[in-house]
Parts: sequence; structure tokens; C-alpha cells
Amino acid sequence: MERSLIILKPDALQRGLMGPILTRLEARGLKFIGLKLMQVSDELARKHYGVHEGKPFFAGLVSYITSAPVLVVAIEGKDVISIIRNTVGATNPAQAAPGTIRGDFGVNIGRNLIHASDSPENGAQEVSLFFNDSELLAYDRSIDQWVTE
Ligand code: IDP
Ligand code: MG
Repeated sequence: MERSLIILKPDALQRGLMGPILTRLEARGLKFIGLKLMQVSDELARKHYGVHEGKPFFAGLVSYITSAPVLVVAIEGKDVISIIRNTVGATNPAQAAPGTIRGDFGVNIGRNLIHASDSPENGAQEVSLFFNDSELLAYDRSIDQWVTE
């Protein structure tokens, strides 16, 4: 079982794209275990994007992610890291394949709509950075037998 942290970034909310983006993840068969609207603080943004500190786009990235509310989503399941990264598409929407979220909804690397964890280790860590245990739900879905063999 892997966990992935998804962030629908401020541009996704401001452009009214929460529904269309969530629909793609949900229709794929992915299981949401936590979901909330929040305003990311400067401190949380710097922690979450700590690996990018020192890069030329870091200051812009922190101000982008803290500029307006975001929707954070925790997803759990087998192979969810690679499944979601493939659904999200390349970092730069200008180069992302059609059919991916970034390839269908974005044009610019600085406004690429969505974050998705890039490894099982980072997924587990990022989910616990954004969610308390009490905000993550364990439940069964009757459709699971039709989603996974
Ligand atoms: P990812 O989101 O596809 O994992 P990363 O390389 O981890 O991409 O970069 C994190 C975020 O930093 C990107 O999603 C994007 O918002 C921003 N970013 C990355 N490279 C650039 C850039 O060259 N210019 C502006 N923003 C960038
Ligand atoms: Mg990344």
C-alpha cells in the first residue's frame, strides 16, 4: 500500500477546476482517504518544498502555493505513486502529454495546477505533513472488487 499527497494548487481553485481534476482521479478508481481546503502557511510551504530550496524558482513557488487556498487530498492504494504521476503529466504543462491533467488544463510551468508525491517514501511523509491521523479515514468500498483483481 502506498500513499500519495495531492495538492490542487491555488490556480486550480481560482480557475474552478477542482471538480474536473478530482473527477479524473476518482474515475481512475483511486481511493481518497482524506480531503480538505486549507491555506498553506509560509512555514509549511518551505517544509513541503524544502528539496527545492536554493533553486531559482523557489521564492516564486512558495509565493504561488501560499497565494490562495488549496485543496489537499490523501490517496491510498497499490502503486498509487506512479499511477497518479502518470495521470498528472510532466512538470511543465507546455510539454505534458494530452490526456494528462497538466497537458489538458495548463500551459505554464509556474501554474501547473497540481502536486503529486514522487515516491512512496515522500508520499507517506507528505501525507503526514498535511494531515493528522484523525483526518485520514479507513473504510471499504464495495466497488473495489471491480477496480482491482
Ligand atoms: P513536480 O511537481 O512535477 O514533482 P518538481 O520538479 O518537484 O515538479 O517541482 C516542484 C514544483 O516547482 C513544480 O510543480 C512547479 O510548480 C515548480 N517548478 C518547478 N520547476 C519550475 C520552473 O522552472 N519554473 C517555475 N516553477 C517551477
Ligand atoms: Mg516534485
